[in-house]
Amino acid sequence: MTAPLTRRLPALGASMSPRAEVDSALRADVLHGLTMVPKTLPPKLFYDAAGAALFERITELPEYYLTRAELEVMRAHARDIATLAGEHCALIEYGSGAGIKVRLLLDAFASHDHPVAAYVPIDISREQLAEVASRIAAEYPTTPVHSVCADYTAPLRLPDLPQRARRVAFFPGSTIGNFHPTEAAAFLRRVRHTIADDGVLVLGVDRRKDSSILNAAYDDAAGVTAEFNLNMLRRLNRELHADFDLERFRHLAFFNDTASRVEMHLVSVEAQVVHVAGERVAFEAGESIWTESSYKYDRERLDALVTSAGFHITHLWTDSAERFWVAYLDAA
Ligand code: AVI
Repeated sequence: MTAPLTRRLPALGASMSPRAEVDSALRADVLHGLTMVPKTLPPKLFYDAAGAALFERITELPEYYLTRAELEVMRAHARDIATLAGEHCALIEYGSGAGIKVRLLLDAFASHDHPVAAYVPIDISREQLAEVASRIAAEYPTTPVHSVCADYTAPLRLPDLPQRARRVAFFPGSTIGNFHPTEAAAFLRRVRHTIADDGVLVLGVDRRKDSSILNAAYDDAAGVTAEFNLNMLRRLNRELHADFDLERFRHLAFFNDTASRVEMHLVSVEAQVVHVAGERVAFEAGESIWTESSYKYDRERLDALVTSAGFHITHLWTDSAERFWVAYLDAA
């Protein structure tokens, strides 16, 4: 009989090389998730280089309205945000991504003759962070850029910011939806602590809507989201010497109305055994690996979330089709 997976994992030690530490952490995360009931894999595993490129393609799909809707709101209200936030602000972006939305804000502050006193992009991907930071520094030469390479889901320390600058946190993309509501509240409480009493949070949130729109957004006709989901297995084959046969798993995405979330799964099409990092993982036919949740908010749920984290909605803007919100939150 196979020994419990957790007992066989090597402990992380100070003597290990950084590369070995990354692999051990990945191995531990993956094997932990695959021994749970139901089996799970953490959504952060989507974003290797191929996954990040597939996500960029998702944002351009006709069915995936989120990015276009948020951009529409940001284009319409970036100047309002700059006016409300006022002069001498430090703009802190959680998950700096491609940096398109933040440019709208930086331009809006500059057009009011009060460019931000500092821009602080936070991202776990060192390469992406370095690229965004150098591009923004070149395009906005008077704006000091202080990048922070960190996992923003864990507590983090910010660099010293200009004195008395008002902290404006920016968390776009409805990434808040990828947290379980309890974790989302804990994360927002940390943001609240970071920005202090006079701080502001600009938050992108996908709205709860008809399930047919949501199901299509996460299961597009061209199959790009399916490829994005399956790419996680390809990554495990490469990085953990796994032997997932991608033909024997299928993408499944559906809106769970009771929990108000879109769930993404990888379903085993038949009974099979897969090897991952030297361990056997057995699947029954139809058994799934739960890879992502994307929570959708109505006003009541959003109010409950932000209030529990010590925020207050002062402005709530939506797009013309009323699919997405950008919320301007004061620290209550
Ligand atoms: C990054 N995140 C907000 C996306 C979402 O909509 O939950 C990830 C995604 N998953 C499938 N399509 C897009």
